[in-house]
Amino acid sequence: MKTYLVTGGLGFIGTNFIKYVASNRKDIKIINIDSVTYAANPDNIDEEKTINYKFYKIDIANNDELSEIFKKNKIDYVVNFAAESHVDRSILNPSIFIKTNVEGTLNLLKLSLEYKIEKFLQISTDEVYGSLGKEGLFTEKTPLSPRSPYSASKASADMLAMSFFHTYGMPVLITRCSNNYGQYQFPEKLIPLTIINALTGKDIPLYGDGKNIRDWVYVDDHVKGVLAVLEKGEFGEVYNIGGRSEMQNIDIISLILKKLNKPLSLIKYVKDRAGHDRRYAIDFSKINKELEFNPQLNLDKGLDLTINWYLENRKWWGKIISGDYRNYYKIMYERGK
Ligand code: NAD
Ligand code: TDX
Repeated sequence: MKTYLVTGGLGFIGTNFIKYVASNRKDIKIINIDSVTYAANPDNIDEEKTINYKFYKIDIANNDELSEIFKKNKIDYVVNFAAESHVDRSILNPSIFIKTNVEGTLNLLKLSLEYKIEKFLQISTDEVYGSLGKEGLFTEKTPLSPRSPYSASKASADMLAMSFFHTYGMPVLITRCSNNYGQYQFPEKLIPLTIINALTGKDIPLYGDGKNIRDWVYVDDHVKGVLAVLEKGEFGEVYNIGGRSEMQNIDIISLILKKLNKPLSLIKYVKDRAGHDRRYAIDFSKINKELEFNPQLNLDKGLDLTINWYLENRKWWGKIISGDYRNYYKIMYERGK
């Protein structure tokens, strides 16, 4: 039985990863460490009911706390999801992004080296490649060109991880996925924000001309890609993961409103995000050919599942939008109103 140290497992993708592994890989033990920031939800995973699972509240940027976990447990694989993950927050306050995404990753790398872990998987993002024009796709060979404090911190973490492979021969793997959506996503991100605002009769803020393009992937497909890399990937390699679903923001918001039977008049054009990346589009032919990964859900089906989840889990997001999130929302969207 292998033990995975999963970081950030109370956030959106980490939660989905742990639930998938717990149901589909009975021979894996998971230790989840998460510092429980605003983006975490301790109710996501029921420790009592989840087999081979243990949770500890640990900040990866705190090396002393983190080293205790390595000291007390025999860890085989590390999967690093923990991060500050929202571009808009990185524009408001970049420092915490460096602390968690860069220093936290470095702490994990150093301890993983010391304790000779078998595999280290850094969960990265397509945003490290920067912004595309109308043509072309990001491949693993596209030079890194991050343009926000968030993506700069993620690119730094990628480079540190790869430096541990080259310098110390550490068994490092990196995945770079496009925009995820699905169950348990925090309401600050475009798709849950659109669904929740539509359900609560609030305007949907659309940045700039609304024609920025994102390449959407259903979170379960990302999770399957991560497992494929963890189980079959080659050390020192980067694997792009995508969902083959490019769409302009205006179109995806309109599609969600149509599915919810809500009026397009809810859409409000607002000031553009500073340094707003124009287009992301991912070429994932490497993982497709080498590791036989293929996304299972198209955007239409994935959105139906996501919308249903938010309709059936009003308590989950109701608690969030009535808490601290209100202050963030005011600063982001209601300043000057
Ligand atoms: P999220 O913000 O929903 O969750 C992040 C989790 O990390 C939270 O539970 C938070 O409490 C935890 N965390 C933050 N700082 C920590 C610290 N110092 N120590 C321990 N835990 C800490 O993010 P997400 O959307 O689930 O993203 C997970 C990972 O996937 C991130 O590394 C992100 O860069 C990457 N990613 C996300 C997307 C996407 O579309 N959401 C796409 C590609 C890659
Ligand atoms: O209110 C909004 N209005 C709007 O027009 C918000 C929150 C977003 N947008 C636009 C900005 C982007 O073009 O929608 C698009 C998607 O925005 P986000 O959901 O904030 O995602 P993005 O900035 O593309 O980054 C996401 O994908 C890559 C994740 O948040 C990252 O963690 C991941 O690495």
